[in-house]
Amino acid sequence: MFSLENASFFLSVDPQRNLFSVAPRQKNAPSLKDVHFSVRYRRGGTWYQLEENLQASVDAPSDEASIHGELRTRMVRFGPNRHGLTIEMTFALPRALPLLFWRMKIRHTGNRPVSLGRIELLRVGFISASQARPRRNGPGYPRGDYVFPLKGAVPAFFSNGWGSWNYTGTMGFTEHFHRTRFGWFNGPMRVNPGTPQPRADGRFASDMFGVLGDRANRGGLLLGFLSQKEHFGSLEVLTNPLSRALSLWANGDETQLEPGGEMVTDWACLQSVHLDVADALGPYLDAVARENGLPAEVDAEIPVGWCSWYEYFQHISAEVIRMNLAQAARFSDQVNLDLIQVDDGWQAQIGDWDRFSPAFPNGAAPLAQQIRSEGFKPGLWLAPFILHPRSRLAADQPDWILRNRLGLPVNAGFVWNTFTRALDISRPEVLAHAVNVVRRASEDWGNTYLKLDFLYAGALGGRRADRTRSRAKILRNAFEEIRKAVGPEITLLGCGCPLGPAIGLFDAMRINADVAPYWFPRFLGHERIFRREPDFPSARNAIQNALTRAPLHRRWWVNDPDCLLIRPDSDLSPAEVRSLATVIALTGGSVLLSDDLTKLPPERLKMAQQLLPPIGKRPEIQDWFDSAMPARVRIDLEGAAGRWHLLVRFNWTDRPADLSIDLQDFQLDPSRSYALREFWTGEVRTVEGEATLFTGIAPHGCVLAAVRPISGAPMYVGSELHVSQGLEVTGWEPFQHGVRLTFGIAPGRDGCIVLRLPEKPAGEGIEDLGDGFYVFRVNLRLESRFEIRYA
Ligand code: 9PG
Repeated sequence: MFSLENASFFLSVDPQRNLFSVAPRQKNAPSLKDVHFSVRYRRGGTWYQLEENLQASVDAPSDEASIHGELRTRMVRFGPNRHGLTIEMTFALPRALPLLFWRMKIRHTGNRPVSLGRIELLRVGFISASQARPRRNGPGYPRGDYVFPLKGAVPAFFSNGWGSWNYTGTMGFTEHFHRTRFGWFNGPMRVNPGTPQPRADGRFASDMFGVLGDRANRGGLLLGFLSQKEHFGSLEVLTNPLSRALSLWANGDETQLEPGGEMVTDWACLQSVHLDVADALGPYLDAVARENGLPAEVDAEIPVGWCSWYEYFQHISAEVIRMNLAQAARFSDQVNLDLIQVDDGWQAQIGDWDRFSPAFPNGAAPLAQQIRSEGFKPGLWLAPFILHPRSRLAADQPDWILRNRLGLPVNAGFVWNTFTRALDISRPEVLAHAVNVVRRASEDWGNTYLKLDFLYAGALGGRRADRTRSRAKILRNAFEEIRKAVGPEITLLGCGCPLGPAIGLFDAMRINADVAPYWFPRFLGHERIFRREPDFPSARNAIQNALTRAPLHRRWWVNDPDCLLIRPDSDLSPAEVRSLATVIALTGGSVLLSDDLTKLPPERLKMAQQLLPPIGKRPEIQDWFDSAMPARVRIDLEGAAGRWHLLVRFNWTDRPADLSIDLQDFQLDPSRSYALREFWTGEVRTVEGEATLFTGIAPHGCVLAAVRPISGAPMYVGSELHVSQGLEVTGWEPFQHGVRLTFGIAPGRDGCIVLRLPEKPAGEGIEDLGDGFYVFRVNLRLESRFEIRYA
């Protein structure tokens, strides 16, 4: 027995019993007792489990410097077993972080190659799918357990989807996992083949990381991996209080390990979680960023622009793009877009990226050139790893297509009304082809922003030419080659992309399902059976992950929350459009329009204007662990006009509801009074006491309030100029009988601003709301500096 500890964890390892236990110091976080680790492997035609009763030897502890600061590490060697396999488990506790790391190395000194299945780094309890059969009557088979230390635990699990589009959110122990009902159809696009899709209530799975927590006592434990360079990592958990189990594993993907070879996993990681701390997952997410070579904060520019997909889908033409480009140029003094991104539809066929659709007779280069000459950044969509079965490439290079054991092409998902195919990018010549497709789009055609889509197709299950590398490793390598080929200056947006292997290589990442001009998912006009699909295109599903994955923003990349649809003739109600705009604005990522720009009426265009420039900051999603769809967001802002908070509450029910902004809920001091301005209605209030109620909020609507503590001094209360209700102010100089105000970032707009003043201001056209609140109309096209004087 030995132990390692830091301020957050006490780890004890029992080499003789091949077990370890973990006790978080945090009083309400679950502890792990008698944790098993194991490797499934195939030798010849038989599967084995490398697990029990291995001879152990322990190295001396050592202190090492690392990118995570000083680590106290200790290695234990188990084996070799009868087939010559040895496991080396290295435990590492960072001295100054609330984290615990460990990883496994497998050395093969036997005489026949083996194929690796699940490499289980942690298991407590019995999960049948982990194939670790407990021999009921075996010699005291220790099952292990996880334990919530406090009484009355209400377990829940935060699950992260595999790729960009896939459902992420928290589910309570009486609920069931949010899985697709159409897996046979579109499973490849949605599900990591290594991650189970449980059906039973209280049984959940996750990719890369997940959080097991106690909603009642507010503690939790994050389990995950620091990177996905070696393998895709998966989790499964049983949260039923009567049958608890937990498993974290690296997917070996049946990669071959030759005699004399070795294989190492990415670092597994534990973090104890305070559910009520604003940035609960910060320590883990930051460690992942460091592990993938990223700085503490990704300070890339936030993309702002227009994308062709959600208005035209594949029916685009050079003409349609030019028309929207011209319109964007026309209103650029009011709505300042930067990027014009051509989506799916320019190419002759999915897979044939060197030939063009007849609607693009001159190809992509002249269009990019024209976009640039109008002062915009040209962007192009590509899906370099997926193929239409009728593409020329599929016919010309049948060997490049990923196949299964029977030699049949692997289904890459039902898209574009067909069952698609994937490239086997483990073959150097195939990868070189895919990389060249991307390189050509930037270097030869002049696009500086590339939306690389359907990237999961590079990591499907199948029999690859190279059987020594896992799916994650092959995908990571492909991303590295793409980045090398385009250079550091090109903005790469990942889409349909398994998240882990992309970290550190993409500038921006789609983190949600496609948006749509309707709320619930539908397909061919039907809503009923698709309504509960967790990641089919719909405004609801897009909003879901935009909120639950907000903590990734500026840590792993710039989040792309998909497009803002503001056309008046959609099936989204005005309240739903406002919620979509609120989510996109408050989660800080890309702001992309995707309507026919020539048809947007002024009042809708104004919404786009109000979102620009983007706030860009990462918000707090306050109830991320408490509701499947978070409904409470806070962001703290600071500018020339002081510091303030934006507070949001959503009504995700299907009926009108009353919503209260409760100061305590938002961790604000209820003994102070605050000035509040609701953005979408312009309503102004003084909030005294604990809460303030907004009645009759429409279904799927929201309240977006700017809140500032009241002092006697003159104060900026908010405006309709910018969604932040304050960042538009770049100068604020109170003097004895008034205040001088400068607006910086909002040229070309006009509208109301609200101030709270100690005395009545002099001048025309000022509306007195009482209680010291005054509304002024400003027109920034005419002037941007104002002096307000008291009588
Ligand atoms: C272009 C589009 C857009 C969009 C991407 C991606 O069949 N499906 O389930 C399905 C899911 C997503 C999808 C298309 C089809 O959209 O997210 O922004 O670029 O491809 O084809």
